[in-house]
Amino acid sequence: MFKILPPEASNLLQSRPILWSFRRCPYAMRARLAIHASSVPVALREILLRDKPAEFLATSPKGTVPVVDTGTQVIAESRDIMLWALAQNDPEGWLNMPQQGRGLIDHCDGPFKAALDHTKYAVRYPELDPEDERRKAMDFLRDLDARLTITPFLLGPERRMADMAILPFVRQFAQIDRAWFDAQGLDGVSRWLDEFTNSARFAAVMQKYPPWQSGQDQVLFP
Ligand SMILES: N[C@@H](CCC(=O)N[C@@H](CS)C(=O)NCC(=O)O)C(=O)O
Repeated sequence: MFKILPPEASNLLQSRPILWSFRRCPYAMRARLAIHASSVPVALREILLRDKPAEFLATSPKGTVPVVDTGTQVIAESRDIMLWALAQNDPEGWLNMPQQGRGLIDHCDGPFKAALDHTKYAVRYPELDPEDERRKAMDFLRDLDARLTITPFLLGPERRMADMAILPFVRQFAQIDRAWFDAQGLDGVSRWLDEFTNSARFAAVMQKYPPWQSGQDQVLFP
């Protein structure tokens, strides 16, 4: 269950940063994962991308989620939100990550996300060959799989920021055609992905909230 506070209690919590979020967005998911791991308290405002509230657009003119508004600072990139939360509290040591981890996130957000979109939304890209795009995505997943057959997580025995930043996108790719994905022999990636999607943390960050409405009580997260 999520916690809702009446307005008088909300007044006491005015300084709580606001997280604008959309449940199914993988960028918003990675932000919620880091906020959940850090236990940094935020007021979560779920939005619909097809019906963005004016208050959201006033905070984030580029109109993407996730966004954190601390009252003095607006953070409009998911990686920066992860770093913002973990810099305050990082009990699992997610930031204890070699430079390679940043490189993996760069590859995820760049070529892999592009190939994922070109595969998932192939009808929007008639000039591209969806099989080529899926192959490009698979090159990245094979690299991850090589790592994950040696160690439980991408960079060794422990979960790091790179794992949690990349997993929501791998999940999105796997969901395009789960039967096909399962037949690719990505045993390491599949184990890593299943552990993630079966985790209590994943359940916690995927909880459903009604879209935020102006004047409503705060939704406390995590
Ligand atoms: N680089 C941004 C990308 C965020 C992004 O593109 N989010 C998507 C949703 S998954 C979005 O808000 N798109 C705007 C829209 O669909 O109107 C980040 O890392 O936060």
